[in-house]
Amino acid sequence: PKAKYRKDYQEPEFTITDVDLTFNLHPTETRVTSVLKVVRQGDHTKPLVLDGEQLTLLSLKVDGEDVAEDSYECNEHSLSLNTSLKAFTLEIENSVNPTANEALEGLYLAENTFCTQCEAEGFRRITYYPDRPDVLAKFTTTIIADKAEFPYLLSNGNRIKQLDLDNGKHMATWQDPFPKPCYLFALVAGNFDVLRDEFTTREGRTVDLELFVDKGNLDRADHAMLSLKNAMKWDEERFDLVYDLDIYMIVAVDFFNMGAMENKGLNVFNAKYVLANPATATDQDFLNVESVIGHEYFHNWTGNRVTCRDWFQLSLKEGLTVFRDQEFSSDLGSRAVNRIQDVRVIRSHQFAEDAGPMAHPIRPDKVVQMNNFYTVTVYNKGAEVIRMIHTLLGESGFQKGMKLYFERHDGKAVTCEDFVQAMEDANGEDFSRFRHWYSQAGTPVVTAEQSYDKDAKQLTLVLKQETASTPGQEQKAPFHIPVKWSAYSEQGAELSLSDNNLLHLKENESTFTFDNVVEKPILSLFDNFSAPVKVKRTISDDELRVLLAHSKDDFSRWDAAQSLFTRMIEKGINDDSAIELSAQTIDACRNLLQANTDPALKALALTLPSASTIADNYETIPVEAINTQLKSLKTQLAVALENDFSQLLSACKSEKAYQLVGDEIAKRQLKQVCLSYLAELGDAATDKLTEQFDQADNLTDQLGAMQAGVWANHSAAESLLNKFEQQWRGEKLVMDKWFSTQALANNEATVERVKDLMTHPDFSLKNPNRVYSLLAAFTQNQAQFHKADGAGYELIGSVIQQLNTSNPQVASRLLSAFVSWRRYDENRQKLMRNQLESLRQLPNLASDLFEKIESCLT
Ligand code: BAL
Ligand code: ZN
Repeated sequence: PKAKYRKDYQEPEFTITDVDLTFNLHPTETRVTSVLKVVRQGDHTKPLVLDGEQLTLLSLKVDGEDVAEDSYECNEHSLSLNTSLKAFTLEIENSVNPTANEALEGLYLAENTFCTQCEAEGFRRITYYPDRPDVLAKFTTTIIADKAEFPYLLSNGNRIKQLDLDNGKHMATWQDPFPKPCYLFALVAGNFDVLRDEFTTREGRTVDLELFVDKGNLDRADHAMLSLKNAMKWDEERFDLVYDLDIYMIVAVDFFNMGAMENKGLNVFNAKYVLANPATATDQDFLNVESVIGHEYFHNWTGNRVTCRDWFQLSLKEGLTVFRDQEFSSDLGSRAVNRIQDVRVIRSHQFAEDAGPMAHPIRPDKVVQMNNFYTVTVYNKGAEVIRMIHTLLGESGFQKGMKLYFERHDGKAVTCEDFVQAMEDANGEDFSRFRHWYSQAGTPVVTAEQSYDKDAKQLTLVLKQETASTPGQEQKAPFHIPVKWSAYSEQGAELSLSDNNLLHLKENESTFTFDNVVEKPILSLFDNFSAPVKVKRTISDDELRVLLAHSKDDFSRWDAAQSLFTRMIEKGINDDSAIELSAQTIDACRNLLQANTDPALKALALTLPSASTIADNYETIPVEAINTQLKSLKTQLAVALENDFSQLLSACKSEKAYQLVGDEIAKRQLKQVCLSYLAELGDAATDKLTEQFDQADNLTDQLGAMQAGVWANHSAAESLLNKFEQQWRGEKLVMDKWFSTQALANNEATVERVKDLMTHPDFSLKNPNRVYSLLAAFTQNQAQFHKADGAGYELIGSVIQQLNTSNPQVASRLLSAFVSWRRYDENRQKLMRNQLESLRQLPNLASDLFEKIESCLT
């Protein structure tokens, strides 16, 4: 496999204006006829080269005439046509085998549903085509299939024809008036239950909304529909963006590599981001549905109307659309909770990616397999970069930039640079230094040193930034880092030091002075996580406790708690000693538990940092020590605060039936944190666990009790697992949680348990959701996946080997668990390296795996 470089971009030599597709659906031999209006771009005589993989070419015509054999060439990856015509009609007939398609890219048949996934480069597995996002064409799609088996035939745009044919078949024709790249093409054929609704745009147009779910699942579709209507309304109100077609369809499928896909007018969703009712989905599932439905809807403007010029620009649509879905969730729910959860993703996953061999800028420069770049860097750090632009410009400046962006680029395929330029031009700003966030990988480390001159009443703050080198980028230029701050007295009163609470760190080092400062302030820096950086500073535990109790910024309060916990754990690791909980820490936690604060914030603040977040601070990750110290801190907190947790647990119990509203969700979240601490106390918690499990009228509480028991290795765990299995066997999405719960259990038997579970009737390596819920979850279990005997590595290594040929995209996700092998001790390095070496030897090693293995072994 060969790498492609961003710098080598060239405009297309031919473009396609119109595409007319006909699918004669058949499980093993689907026939695709594609009629393309091709136009040569510029003055050249090069052949037309179309991408195509795993296709059987049946016929080829130019302007109605068969093409002579010596005028074209077809190989495993492309079809080249020699012609001197400037504009012509090309008719291609080919066949594909949807049943054999286990990679779930292109057209596939799973559980009797035909379905497509084309992003990034799946359309080339459907027919020969210039499979690149800067070729935009108008698509017309006709689908023919057996009517009884596949009563619904769906594609992008508006349905313009539907009729019955002979032999029990029927057909439907769809026309999408908006030119689009082929990655936004979709086709679905199957038998569904349909939830119908409508939305009236602010212009008074009625849009039909249709949600397709597997038969029998209509009672799980309402929340997705409500989320869609909320998203449509929100985008009108906050971003001034109105939907543009007369129909919007969402199909939920069981077999899907990603979360969902924003195909124009026909989103295809992984069922886990659509189906939800209180018995089968947790509060978090409901919130995820809202966020993913929002995300895909928002792509209609940021992604579809304005799309990417090339795949290096993926963050143009993904970073921006994640930012938009984060704002949507924050406007509808708790802004603080959403912010903290988004930061947790950055700290526990993105920072690690930025520090590993696959580190890449949010706009990568080099790609072998594009599927490897749907990453937390491109998506989540990309959203942080957009958020910083928002911080720098404010809401109204940001919206001015968005307006100009759409005025300039609607209907076009553009670059991240075009986006930044629009933001600059609309606001008269200079973002030259800010652009480094697009071009440079790596997490900046900001060091803050503050000094206070009592006599001069002057505060000096020195901020320095440093970013370690990343593959291919030795030296880093300084970033433009927005630093939001606030200041407090020792008693916690907010101090006003300046009328501006935003500093701009643009150099490697900058000094900021504040005059007329009458007392030594405690500074809260990077309020709201104003930049995706790591911060090193000298601040005492007492000062952190002041911030925990008094910062007006909820993120900073949470962050202060996390810093206090992290310090204790790190001290325990570095001194190789048991953590000693101080009376002040216990008081601080107790005060927080008793404070008049949102219960969800209490829950988040008292959730200990993840093992991976702690690991990130070590060059060589001390696996056992992190595990021991985390466990010990949790148990000690449980002992010290037993009464507080017990009281809160009772206080958070609701007398009412389950309701999906903010207050109730927050209370359930806090209840869960209390129960998870209490479970550490052993038998004293048995009744609480079983009671909550048995009496739950919703999955959040029921699963919560089981997880608390299993993750504390409580003696009630097995019986809860058994009861859960009895109740939910066959309910795939619910059983996924049963698999994950066990995969994440921190005990010596977990590897063997995971192996056993792979033979469970509800498990299948063919379904990505099952692989993610059991095996990807297991790789997140720091202590057990990285077990010193290598059993965890062997298990996952052998699964990757099996998936290499059937579903490389899923295999590659699992492989991520190995890429940072150099961060572990010698013994583990050797074991992980062995797995990588033997995968490297595989015949037919998928490009997805090849790219990651090469990056981490060389
Ligand atoms: N475009 C791939 C799925 C998503 O990010 O919405
Ligand atoms: Zn997206």
